[in-house]
Amino acid sequence: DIHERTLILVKPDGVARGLTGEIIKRFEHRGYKPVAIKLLLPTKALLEQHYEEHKGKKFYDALVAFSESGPVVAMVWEGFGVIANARKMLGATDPAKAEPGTIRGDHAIATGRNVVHGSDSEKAAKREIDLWFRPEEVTRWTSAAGKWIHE
Ligand code: DAT
Ligand code: MG
Repeated sequence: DIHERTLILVKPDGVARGLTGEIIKRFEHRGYKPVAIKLLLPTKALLEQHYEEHKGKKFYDALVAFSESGPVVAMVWEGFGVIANARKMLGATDPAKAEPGTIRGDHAIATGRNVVHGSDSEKAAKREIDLWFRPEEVTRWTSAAGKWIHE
């Protein structure tokens, strides 16, 4: 499905460190297409919904506190296989285990400062896109480069 979509967040550490452009660049160069991008200071309520699967875990409170500590850049990227491939581009959750060449493997050291979020399944992608964006914020458009990217 060339219209597969995923939610990518540049977390507060990534924004503060000036890595937003680097992260956008990697998705653009891979051939994925942005269909929504915004910078916002997320509310605690939004983050609690976003991370609801982790509620009750020992790192949950720190995770939510860190995630609301500064602006984040929320994005929806589209293209064939984008959900699984974005996860590969991000690298392992623990940057110490992330391969060089991945975003975390090249730009992070600590699990609690791992720079980016990416949806981990089709179901999560749909849920997270709906959580972070209103429908009218997600733009359908045809890239002139599309025929050079998808067969
Ligand atoms: P991912 O962000 O790779 O999808 P996840 O969904 O398991 O990883 O966890 C969400 C975030 O929570 C992760 O990016 C960083 C934090 N986190 C996960 N496991 C952790 C741990 N054991 N200690 C501290 N923070 C953790
Ligand atoms: Mg996750």
